[in-house]
Amino acid sequence: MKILILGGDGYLGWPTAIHFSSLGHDVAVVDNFLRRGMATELGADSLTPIRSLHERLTAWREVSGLEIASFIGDLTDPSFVDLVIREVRPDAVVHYGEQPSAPYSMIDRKHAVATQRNNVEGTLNVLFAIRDLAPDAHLVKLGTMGEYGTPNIDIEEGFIEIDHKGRSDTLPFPKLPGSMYHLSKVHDSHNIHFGCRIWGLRSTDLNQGVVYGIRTEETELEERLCTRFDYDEVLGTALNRFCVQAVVGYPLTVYGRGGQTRGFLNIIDTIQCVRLAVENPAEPGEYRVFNQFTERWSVRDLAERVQRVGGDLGINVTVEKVADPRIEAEEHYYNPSHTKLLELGLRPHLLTDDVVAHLIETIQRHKDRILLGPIAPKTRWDPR
Ligand code: NAD
Ligand code: USQ
Repeated sequence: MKILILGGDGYLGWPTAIHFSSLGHDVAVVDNFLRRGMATELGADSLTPIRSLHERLTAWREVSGLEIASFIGDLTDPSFVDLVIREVRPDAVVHYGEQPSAPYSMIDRKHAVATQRNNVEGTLNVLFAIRDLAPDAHLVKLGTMGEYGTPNIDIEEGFIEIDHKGRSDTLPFPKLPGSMYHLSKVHDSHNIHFGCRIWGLRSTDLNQGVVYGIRTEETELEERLCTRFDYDEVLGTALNRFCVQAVVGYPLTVYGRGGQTRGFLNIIDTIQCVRLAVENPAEPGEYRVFNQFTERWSVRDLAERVQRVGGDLGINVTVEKVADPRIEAEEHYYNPSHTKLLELGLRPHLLTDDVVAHLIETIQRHKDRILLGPIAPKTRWDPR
């Protein structure tokens, strides 16, 4: 298949690109290096010493003998997106190319507007380009479990059957997103659903949970192929942050009461899920939603886990409950359905003690690169 990876220089996009390439697919990547620029803006950096995209592509060619094409440009530029779609004529478009951080979108008005413009406009350009230039292409779009928020009922996979005043229908599941970033994903979902309903496009919206991990089969082949790994308060996600904090002796930053429960998955399973979605495409006109995570954890339980495994490795890890900089439920019901990817054959890699130990040990190898400054939470949802 011809597979176009949007955001192919990112944490998830890069390992996905080399995975599809290793399977023999014809892969092209698009990126504008927004993520690298955000890290610079924040005074942060990837824990892993990532190479330029050019160097990574060269390394991949040398290691595998395989070529990945690259297009450097901005998805908010319609003529650039048209050019790429026209040139690649993809069978599948895997869309990771967005601003992915909730705290970044909550820094101030400028960052909120930039996030929504980047994400919503980029996805609209992709939808129009597919409609006009590659209408049979399957759009596999990364959404987020955070689109649903934390309602006091079970969360379905995208749609819910509703009985109302004697009539019934199957309608999009209600959304209660918790940040301007998560909201941008809700807007995307509506736009993609519209493209499928009105223009007959085919799409899978992957409502992904929080990803952890650093290594995949292909990134392990050579040091130059490693993916980025962020741990600062804006770009880092919970478990990745806790493991870095454990390594540098920083008290684990559990926000508030710590009962915030989310779906989590290993980066290896992100790639597996995306592969399953690509290999089993939606039908023309079909808009599918898969809830993409393998297990639920509260941040309090995750921190305790890291503390215990750290202790087994001889590290003294402490946990500190810090005031929650976000506005979110700190204890709540959370029971999202996630069967569709399992039905397609997903074999989850669960968070065992060995996985946590492995992550901590990998981080220890880069310990001298850890910057303490950007770890403490500073971005508040309501700074007034
Ligand atoms: P990332 O920032 O590392 O990757 C996104 C990539 O897209 C970056 O390389 C960035 O430079 C590029 N990009 C952004 N806007 C662009 C634009 N306008 N034009 C071209 N390139 C652009 O983030 P990630 O963690 O790899 O996340 C990838 C996707 O998965 C995002 O859409 C994110 O919302 C979603 N997601 C991530 C997680 C997670 O825990 N990492 C969880 C759920 C969903
Ligand atoms: N949290 C802590 N301490 C920390 C960091 C986070 O307690 O040091 C808490 C947060 O308050 C939140 C939970 O952990 O309740 C998850 O936060 P996160 O930063 O790990 O993840 P989040 O902001 O939700 O965003 C991440 C990705 C985003 C993706 C989302 C999936 O950055 O791209 O969409 O996970 S989900 O959470 O399912 O919406």
